[in-house]
Amino acid sequence: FLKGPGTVAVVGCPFSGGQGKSGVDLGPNALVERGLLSQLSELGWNVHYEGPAEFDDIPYINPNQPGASNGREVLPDPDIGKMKKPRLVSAVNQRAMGIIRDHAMEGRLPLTLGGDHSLAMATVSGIKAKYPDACVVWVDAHADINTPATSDSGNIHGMPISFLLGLPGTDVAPFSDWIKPCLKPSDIVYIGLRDLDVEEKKILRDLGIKCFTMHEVDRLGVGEVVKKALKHVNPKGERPVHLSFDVDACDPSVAGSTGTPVRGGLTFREAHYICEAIAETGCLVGLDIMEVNPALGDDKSVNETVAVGCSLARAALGETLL
Ligand code: 4U7
Ligand code: MN
Ligand code: MN
Ligand code: MN
Repeated sequence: FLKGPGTVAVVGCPFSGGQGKSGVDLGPNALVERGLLSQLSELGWNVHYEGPAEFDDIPYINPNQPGASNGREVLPDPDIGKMKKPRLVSAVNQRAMGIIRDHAMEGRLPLTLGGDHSLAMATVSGIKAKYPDACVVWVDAHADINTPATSDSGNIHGMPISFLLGLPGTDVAPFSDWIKPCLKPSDIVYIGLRDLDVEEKKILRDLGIKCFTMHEVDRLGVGEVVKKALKHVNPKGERPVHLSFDVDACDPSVAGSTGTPVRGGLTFREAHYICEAIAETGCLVGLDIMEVNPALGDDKSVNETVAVGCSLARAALGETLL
């Protein structure tokens, strides 16, 4: 597969409908305006960027988007079970998946800028279409493995993994029209977990999914954690790796401008180390930087969170490689 630096396709996904707070749809532009594209060029990447993905014509209202319904057709999007805005989330992800899959098919490395983490339905599905053997490293305070039945919040950004695994209750329209269960429990490893719902813990246990929580980061150190995590999903170093990084994995003192901050997270260096170690494998084929919300927190917090989003992407794309 890819031996970088080759071409990185930056896919901005200005979308907030997988959760309840407005502003996470501003994440992609904030990262691009901070200079992410030129930073990646300076690393030697050929940077492909066509502007943010266009979701405004999708005929369900994203209530977080001011003026979203101006002058266009609007269809109702009532809850399905507990799921909030299911048709909107599904349609946005279906479109994003096509864009990401096509970039991967052309040999580009898709770097998806969120937007909320429901978008991982699209990123992982798109990467798996090109690389059926890909494994996933999921760096997050949360496991995002609620099913529509187990979720308390109904926010779909807490559910993408359950759809990718095809857990009971996820075979439901409109998602089932396009999402194929493409992950096995042994294809994924988590790093940074510290806020799990009771039902999520049960799912993780029952499926035997490998998790390195903040407890393990404290006990073993991040170096050992990443080594063990990669050994679990990619023992021979022969599998393509997709890294899905939710900035709320970082401590709120490092990346506070995010919708679901949780104390006790990764330090600045721990977060970057994870990305650097994955860059070192030479196996990275897809990257997500998710849940940057420039509308939350004071100016200092917004500035630091956007800067960290950029520097995590650079680290994963080989900034520290000689
Ligand atoms: B994120 C939560 F209940 N588990 O389902 C839920 F704690 O993409 C949080 O990781 C989900 O930010 C967080 O709503 C989703 C909650
Ligand atoms: Mn997440
Ligand atoms: Mn999270
Ligand atoms: Mn979050």
